[in-house]
Amino acid sequence: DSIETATGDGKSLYSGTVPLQTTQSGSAYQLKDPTRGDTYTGDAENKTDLCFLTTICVSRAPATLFYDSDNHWGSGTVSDRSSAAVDAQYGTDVTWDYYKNVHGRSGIAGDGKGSYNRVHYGTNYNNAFWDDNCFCMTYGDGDGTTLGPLVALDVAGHEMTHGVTSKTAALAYSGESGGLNEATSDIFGTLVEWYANNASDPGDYLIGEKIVRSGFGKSALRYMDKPSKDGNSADCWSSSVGKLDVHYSSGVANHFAYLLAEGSGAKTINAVAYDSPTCNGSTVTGIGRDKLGKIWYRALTVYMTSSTNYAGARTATLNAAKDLYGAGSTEYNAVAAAWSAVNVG
Ligand code: ASN
Ligand code: ZN
Ligand code: CA
Repeated sequence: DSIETATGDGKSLYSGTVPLQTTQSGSAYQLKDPTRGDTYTGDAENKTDLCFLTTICVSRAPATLFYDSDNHWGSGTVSDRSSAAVDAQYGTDVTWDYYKNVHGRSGIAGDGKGSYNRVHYGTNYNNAFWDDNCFCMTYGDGDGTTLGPLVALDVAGHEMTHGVTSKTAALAYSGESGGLNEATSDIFGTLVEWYANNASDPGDYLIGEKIVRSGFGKSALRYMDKPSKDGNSADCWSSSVGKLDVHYSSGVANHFAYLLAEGSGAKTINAVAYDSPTCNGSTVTGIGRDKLGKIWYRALTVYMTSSTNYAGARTATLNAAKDLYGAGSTEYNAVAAAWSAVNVG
């Protein structure tokens, strides 16, 4: 059979109808994108991995490639197994495009190779994760009362950014470096969501706002403007912040990132109200999301290492801002001010 790239579309769960580049194989289409390193999406068939020490796997859930007969995928509802696959494939597409077009990085490892997605992992599985060993993404369907399918854009960008971090700074996943690892995923997950410019899932500074259900009791998993809104995360650095779970110690860097992009105080963007008080009573003026992304990416890929802590992240981002905009530039001074505003330095 002849194999060629085809343009189709899909009805997603969270992002409306989205374009999809697929692979035509004879009279059917595969959910596999030759324009983005053959990134593909398969069905885990509600199975789970059985692995030890993460690397030794006795068995792995499958990634049975999705097929479609007319290249119009999904129905936009969970009753159809291919709808979550549309979101997952779209999430990899936007994440690929963000890193390629904004940072000149070709694929998660920077070598042009695509990754793959598994959807419908396990039963009522309330998580999603990147795995360096399979170079793949895995998404649960959620339990339906606290979380729905975890395939939203910011979650996809968050998880795949763990792969980027692993290939670059390799921030150790505990203590302060673990918080920086998690914040790196929240920052780029958020920038991926903004980059998508999708009317059904507009950009915001919330993490997971599309996947939470009423039983979760909060409007999002995490809040970058004021991380303590989740009830657990730290807004400000203190000497004990490294003792928190990495998803909560990330709050300090998420708060820094919000302040650097948007500045302190109250504002409403895309109908979401934010209020970001500083920890030291200062006023911070933002320099915008694009510069936040440039500075954090250069800090991550050039200056941070596996043991970088919050003090080191301040130095790394200042070095990045110096390279990009000059010492003493508005941007350099804003980085310093935003870190001071979260009690770092
Ligand atoms: N969803 C979790 C996260 O990305 C899973 C993990 O890998 N820790 O933080
Ligand atoms: Zn994470
Ligand atoms: Ca979001």
